[in-house]
Amino acid sequence: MKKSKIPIVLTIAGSDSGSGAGIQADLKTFSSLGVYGTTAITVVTSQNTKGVRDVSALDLSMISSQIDCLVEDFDLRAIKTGMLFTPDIVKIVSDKAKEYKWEKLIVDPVMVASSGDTLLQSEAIDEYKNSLIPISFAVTPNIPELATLLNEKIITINDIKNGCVKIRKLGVKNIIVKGGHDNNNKDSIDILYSDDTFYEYSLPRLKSKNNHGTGCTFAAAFTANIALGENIKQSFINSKDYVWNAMSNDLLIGNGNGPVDHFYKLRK
Ligand code: PXL
Repeated sequence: MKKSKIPIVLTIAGSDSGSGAGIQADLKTFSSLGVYGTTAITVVTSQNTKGVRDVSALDLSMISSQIDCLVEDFDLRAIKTGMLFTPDIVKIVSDKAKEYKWEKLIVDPVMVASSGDTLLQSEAIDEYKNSLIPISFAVTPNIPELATLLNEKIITINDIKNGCVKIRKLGVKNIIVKGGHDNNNKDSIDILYSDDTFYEYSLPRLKSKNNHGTGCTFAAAFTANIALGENIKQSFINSKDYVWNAMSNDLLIGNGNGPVDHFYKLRK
């Protein structure tokens, strides 16, 4: 396989026509952080900053064809998953991950949009737990996603930590729980559980309405950092810093939950 000048990564995710989240957020994050992003699209959504209007899944054969086609030509250093929507799509992605023996698979278990719209059929949750999470390098749920995966209430930091220990039992070694949904705290506290050790990283909670795509952006930044050769702990810190800075700049786009500024560095 030819050695590229910059690391190549792949995102397997949904298209957000408003470009704040999904494939579009991933590509902007990858470009901003200096890796080359490729895409396998799972679903197309019609949406803006106010919500998701329609969702149309691609045929499973088209999803696998995109993945096969990329694997043949590119040396993929890390792979991220986003909106997978159906149990069949979760299954096909885990089949491909096994077939190609992906070591750096980052699974962002996308379930609900910032607008409240559903991005995952509930029957797909078991497929995540049974086939995709066990073979992943890292999984990056937010608090509601962790609660859904475990079918438990997650309220305190202790609940999050106990939740990480349970997810660890599925086989995945690195778990990051994003604290953005914990509005009881004046800080936003993210937790990494890696090598059976907890790390916390907090930044002041931003009151921004521009939180559309923050989950995708975090996981894409983590994927880029891992592809660039950063260690897990530093990748975790860098990714939170990136999202926090991107969220701090209001681009005044749309009337609902706006996108973050993936290219805030250009405007400094
Ligand atoms: O942020 C989660 C997410 C992932 N993928 C797509 C989305 C969203 C949120 O809206 O639209 C396609």
